[in-house]
Amino acid sequence: MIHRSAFFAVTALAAVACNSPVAQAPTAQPAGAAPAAKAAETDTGGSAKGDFGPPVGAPVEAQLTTAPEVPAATGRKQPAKVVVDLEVREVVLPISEGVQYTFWTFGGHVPGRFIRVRQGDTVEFHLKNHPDNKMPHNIDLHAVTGPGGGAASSFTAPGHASQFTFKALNRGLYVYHCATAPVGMHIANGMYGLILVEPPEGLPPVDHEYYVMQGDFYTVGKYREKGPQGFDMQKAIEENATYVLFNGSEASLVGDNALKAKVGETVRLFVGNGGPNLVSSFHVIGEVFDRVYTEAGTRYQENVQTTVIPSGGAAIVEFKVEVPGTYVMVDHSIFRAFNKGALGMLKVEGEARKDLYSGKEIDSVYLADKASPSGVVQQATAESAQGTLSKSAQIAAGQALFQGTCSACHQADGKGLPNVFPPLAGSDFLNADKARAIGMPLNGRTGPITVNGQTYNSVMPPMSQLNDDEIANIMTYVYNSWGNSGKQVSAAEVKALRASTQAERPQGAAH
Ligand code: HEC
Ligand SMILES: [Cu+2]
Repeated sequence: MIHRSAFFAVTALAAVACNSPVAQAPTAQPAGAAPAAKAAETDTGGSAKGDFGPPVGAPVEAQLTTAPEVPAATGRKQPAKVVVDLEVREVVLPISEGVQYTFWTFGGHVPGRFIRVRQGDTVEFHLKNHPDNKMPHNIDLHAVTGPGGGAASSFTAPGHASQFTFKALNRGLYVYHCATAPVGMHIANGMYGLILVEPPEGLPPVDHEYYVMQGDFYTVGKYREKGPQGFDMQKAIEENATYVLFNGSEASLVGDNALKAKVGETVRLFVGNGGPNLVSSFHVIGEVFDRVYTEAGTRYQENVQTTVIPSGGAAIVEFKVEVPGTYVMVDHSIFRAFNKGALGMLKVEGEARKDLYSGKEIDSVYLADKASPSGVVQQATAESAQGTLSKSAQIAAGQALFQGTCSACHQADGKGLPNVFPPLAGSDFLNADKARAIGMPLNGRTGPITVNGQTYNSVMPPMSQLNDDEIANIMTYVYNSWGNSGKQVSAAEVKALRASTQAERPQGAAH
């Protein structure tokens, strides 16, 4: 700001002195452009100025990282030849608890390995396609200046390798992705990642840098339907995502996998969006972004709440964490966060700052079952897959799910709220008829209902987001808590009831 007003003062004087339109030419620069005197040092944007000549010194091997890790700064002051080795692997990984998906990956995980180079570097790119793979693949890096971004030069059959070289002319954070037909399918299966081209002077130092990349996924089965799930081309064409995820799995950035920082530290997120279809409204609940390099370009915006990240685009987000606690990263197209998995966490440790925030922890409001002690839902899922699901595992998983789903109304102690929400604790309605009780979360209910002699007249919406396993575990927990009858509910019972009560379900509730 100081620079710019000084600059305008100088040009104004010059204009007066010469009284010539030529002298005013500098004011035609775009807003925010560097002062003319400093342009040579600071204005590194633009490909013409990004070619700093031939590489200097011995070739450097790029250190690639798996998300959420980011490679260290290059620390170099001169252009180098950088060798990047990236191997495509087709791998089966959990996309959600107990749900397996065949991902196509750049380096074994989604998103692909993070690549970090410096503007002016010459990148020698080696793409390998693992012999066990079934598909041909290639790579299109948005940082490449040249037709196809490398795609035409890198088509690689299984068991083969290819090589091409490009000069990183433009600074910025760029998406790379596979561009082999059918392109949408390769991207939908996870074939994308980020390459950072540092400005020549490097990025300002921060305490933590993390790599987060969103993607949308399309499975034949419903959200969280267990077992191996295939890719659903029709859903992909209709842009009807089953999952919207950060870093390729619902578990990537929650619980023990949460990002970490300490009070007073600065955090930089390299956020990408692989798509294939959806635009992200990236937001961190409880934080304001001090700086956002919008669309990962050269200029930054300040004090941003939510930033748009296009499919095939990126943003660099920076903020300082002042208050300890859990910060939830979401796509603020909010059904994606709570019903499709687009949710991650940043855990900040340190002394409370009551002067800045007096409130309590976020857990039950925003985190739902993800706030539970890790492992209980996993345990039930694993036992269920082996056909050895125990009542105790069902109860533990059901409790976690109940806290995130039912406790908002029926309360954590199951006692409900007088005249508004009926109790589940010691409920005669619940204990008298198991099928009728299971039908409550399955189909919802409106109109008068009498529980323990008290009449309520309200609405319970169908819990359409819950699958058969989840309802079975919740109901088993409810039946085995607060003096209730101790019944057990199986997923098969829920499934049968779901089929036989289809006509009772309100229109618009899931099937
Ligand atoms: C948005 C608030 C809300 C949520 C969330 C909710 N319920 Fe209800 N529930 C109600 C209301 C209101 C009624 C009474 C409906 C009526 O008046 O017809 C009710 C009734 C019931 C009943 C029958 C009455 C009784 O007390 O035994 C059961 C069983 C039940 N709910 C279970 C659940 C379960 C299990 C969940 C979580 C999966 C859940 N509810 C989530 C509001 C809710
Ligand atoms: Cu591919």
